[in-house]
Amino acid sequence: MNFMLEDQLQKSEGQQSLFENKRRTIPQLVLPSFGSAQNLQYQPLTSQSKRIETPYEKELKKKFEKTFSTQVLEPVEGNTQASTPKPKGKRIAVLFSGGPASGGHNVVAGLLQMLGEHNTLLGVLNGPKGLLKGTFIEITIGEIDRIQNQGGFNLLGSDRTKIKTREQLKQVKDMVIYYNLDGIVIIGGDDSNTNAAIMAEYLADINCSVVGVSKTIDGDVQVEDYLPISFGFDTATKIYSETVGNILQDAASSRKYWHFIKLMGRHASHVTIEVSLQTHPPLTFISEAVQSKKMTWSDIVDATCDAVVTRYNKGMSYGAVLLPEGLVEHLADGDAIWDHFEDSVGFDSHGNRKLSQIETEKVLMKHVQVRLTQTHPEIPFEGITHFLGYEGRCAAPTQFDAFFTFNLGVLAGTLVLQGATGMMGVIGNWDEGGRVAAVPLTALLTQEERSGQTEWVLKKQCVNLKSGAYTYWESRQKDWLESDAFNSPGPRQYEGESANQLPILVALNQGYQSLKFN
Ligand code: FBP
Repeated sequence: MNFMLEDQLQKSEGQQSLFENKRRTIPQLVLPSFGSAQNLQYQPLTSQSKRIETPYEKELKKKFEKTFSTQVLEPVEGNTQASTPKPKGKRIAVLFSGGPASGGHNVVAGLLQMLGEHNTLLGVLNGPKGLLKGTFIEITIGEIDRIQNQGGFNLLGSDRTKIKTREQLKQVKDMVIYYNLDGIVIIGGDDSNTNAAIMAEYLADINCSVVGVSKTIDGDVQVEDYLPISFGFDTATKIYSETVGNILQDAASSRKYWHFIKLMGRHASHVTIEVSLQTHPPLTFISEAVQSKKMTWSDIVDATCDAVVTRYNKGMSYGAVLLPEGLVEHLADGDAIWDHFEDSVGFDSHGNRKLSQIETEKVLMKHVQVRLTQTHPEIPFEGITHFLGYEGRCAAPTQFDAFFTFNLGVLAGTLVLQGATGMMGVIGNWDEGGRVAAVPLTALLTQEERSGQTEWVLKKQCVNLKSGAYTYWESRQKDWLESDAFNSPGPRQYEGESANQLPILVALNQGYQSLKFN
């Protein structure tokens, strides 16, 4: 028996692999507005002249009497050296809400670092549900050393409870009073930041500030050039692109399969378009384009069969098709679409259908097979299905996500310490190394139909068919279909040239001249 090796292996259990240990030791970098990681500067953000436009100003002013705002907060230009004295004795709670996204732990690390030793950080266990129940733990520097640069939300856990009713809001207020909280930081997606806006209004009279941090692999929380993408998107899409690239390489090697690959991303197809831009598969559906062309399920089956025939005629009886998770909700079939799916799935507490559990890829593969047998019996067709979703949400963050999230945490810390409320910390201008600001959540709200009722919710940003990313992607479709122009980008890197590559769609949408982030 090799006892020494066995001993080493046992010591590496519990997230102590060589990779995880190495990632723990990588120092955090901060944006110039915060000074340096060793010596963080506390600089309250102030309102200058910038505003977020909203068509609902009148209605929102009425609904959010205490917190409605359109004003953007920014660091004071040129004031990067002298630090303002930091408030002391503040008690801040932080929680994860919704699906996990890589970098969440670094937000907590950055937040704790900004609060420093004279303030207290409490972690809320199990997301908004834990806030209602009052399940809190104190977060210390020891815990941060363990989780920094690591994926997942496992420090605290998460959930999808919507906080909306008077009774729930009262429960939150009771907890705030009981735990003597000065602020709450909510790390979440569109629905969670809606929660943040509602809570900010309700807690304004007891001076508890509520600050949002935009996370979601779906990438649909964006605010102009203040926030071109949410955190977690870069890591998830790099993981999916690695796998899709490998599948495309296999398809071109074994030359007999068509792969049907569903990708996560509920309402918006940002994940799918990014993976397509990185790997160049023969066929990709983008929900927003499908909706604008009023395509039905039958059109999707036809378009896929056409792609199979086109490639067959060029000597390629293989290929791959990418499908966004939300495709089924964007078709012109209306409710009739559900007749194709045997098991209907439920809704979460925010009224979103649980699309990750709908097997679009399997049903499409079967229908394509049936139609090809009828129309082109001479064409050999064998399909294989994949769903890429959960494997991309909790990986160790890429360089970009690690840097982005640590700074989002520092920014959230600054905002709660200065008592800002109903604001979301944002970072944009990645071509210039990143620029921080805070935008008012209320100005980002819109009205949506949820479970038969009209509600105020944070506006999701879907793929814009006039954007730089979509226009470029569309112009490449014919070539990617008719040739093997695929890329296999490989695993995410932490050193070398590809370590600092931005999501392609961010660079194209923002008009950056390069993919490199500094
Ligand atoms: P968030 O909007 O909370 O970030 O979640 C996004 C997502 O990853 C979707 O892409 C997917 O449909 C959903 O979560 C799956 O959720 P669950 O973890 O509840 O199965």
